[in-house]
Amino acid sequence: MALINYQLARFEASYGTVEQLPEPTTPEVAVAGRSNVGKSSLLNKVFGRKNLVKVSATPGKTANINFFEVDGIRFVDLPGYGYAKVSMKERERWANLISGYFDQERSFNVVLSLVDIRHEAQKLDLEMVGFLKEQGLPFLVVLTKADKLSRGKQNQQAALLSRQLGVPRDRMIVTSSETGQGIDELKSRIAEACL
Ligand SMILES: Nc1nc2c(ncn2[C@@H]2O[C@H](COP(=O)(O)OP(=O)(O)O)[C@@H](O)[C@H]2O)c(=O)[nH]1
Ligand SMILES: [Mg+2]
Repeated sequence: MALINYQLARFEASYGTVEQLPEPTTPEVAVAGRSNVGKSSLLNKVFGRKNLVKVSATPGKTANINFFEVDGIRFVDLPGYGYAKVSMKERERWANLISGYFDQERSFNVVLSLVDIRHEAQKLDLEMVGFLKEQGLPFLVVLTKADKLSRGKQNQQAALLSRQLGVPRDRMIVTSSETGQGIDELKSRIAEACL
């Protein structure tokens, strides 16, 4: 199978409103998930770069949609949802950005829906996955921060989250941006979806 040359990863642009988004001219991989779930860290790991995507020490800071371009494929870092400490108005802006993005006619090759492997499915995770199913969008559930659990516990949590989210286990990937677990598998699923 052809591979994506991640060494070509570059920051494209950051957008604060849906109207600013550039025309969809390439395949797109979108990354969604709660604030602090590990979206930026995962993208850096996939890109093989330490700091191309800013990992925020203060959660909830990424209030923009960030586009990255890699070997003819766009990676879209969506704003993290569900950060408690922002104003209603700011939360509304994020929700509008995310739904506005999915309302556009873009080429959604695959949406990576990130979920923290350590916890039960949260309300907003259920909403996100429910939305992706409803819209019939191709998606994978990427379980993050697996390095925080033993292998046995990882399997237990993956099974639990599979049930809670109503997503078959083979549509879920267990990953860690610390150890690199699951990253090769994720890359081949992305290549399958885009090439
Ligand atoms: N142990 C561990 N920590 C992680 C992992 N991924 C992210 N983090 C940490 O979780 C925090 C939030 O990560 P970030 O990538 O900014 O999340 P985002 O808000 O979803 O973009 C940071 O402190 C990261 O270092 C992981 O796979 N393992
Ligand atoms: Mg981020």
